[in-house]
Amino acid sequence: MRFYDCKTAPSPRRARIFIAEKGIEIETVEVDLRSGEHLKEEFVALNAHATVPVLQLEDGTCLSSTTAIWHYLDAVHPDPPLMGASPIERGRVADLQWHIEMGGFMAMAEYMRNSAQGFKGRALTGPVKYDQIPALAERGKQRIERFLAEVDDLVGEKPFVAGDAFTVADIDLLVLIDFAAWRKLALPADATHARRWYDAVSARPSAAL
Ligand SMILES: N[C@@H](CCC(=O)N[C@@H](CS)C(=O)NCC(=O)O)C(=O)O
Repeated sequence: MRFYDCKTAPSPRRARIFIAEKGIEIETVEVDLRSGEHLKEEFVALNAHATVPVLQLEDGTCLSSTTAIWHYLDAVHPDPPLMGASPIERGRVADLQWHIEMGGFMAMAEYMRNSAQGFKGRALTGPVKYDQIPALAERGKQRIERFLAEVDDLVGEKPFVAGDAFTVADIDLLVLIDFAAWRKLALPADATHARRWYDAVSARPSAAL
């Protein structure tokens, strides 16, 4: 197996934390997004969507989305269960993760890719060039601010987002909060549950990756 990574991008970090929490050793290849390595023929031959992360399996199959990588690795290495331990937990974790991905990551992407200078002409990932739309940046910023304001209720008194166990919902929320902080968007000062949760998950060795 081979893992195509990029240390500076949020999506591969979602896979890296998962791999570390599972205790799996995988050969890793760093892809330099800044120099456009992911748009070169060699990489596009592996992943036509031109994004990282990618997990290349022994038979050559390439999984090109974080959730697909999680599903595959979870099936092969069930312990510890990061996607829910029972059928009902699996459903609940998937629900939470989807909302964090849609409400958090998609909002951040909408904001950032439509405003940052470096994404001019690359407002969407992939081989097709799309122009930035400033109104989408404005809407994305509003969405992410609202999302961050709701994290305190999402976490509540629970140790982890889905309950008593660390899951992919925690991975996504952690990566999202760090990604937002990079654009100076933070959890509200009075979000005490969210801040307690954030300090605990950030202290896990996997979060340093
Ligand atoms: N749905 C994909 C999204 C992957 C993605 O958007 N990756 C970004 C880095 S965070 C990327 O490869 N960007 C390439 C680009 O900006 O052209 C996943 O969940 O892994």
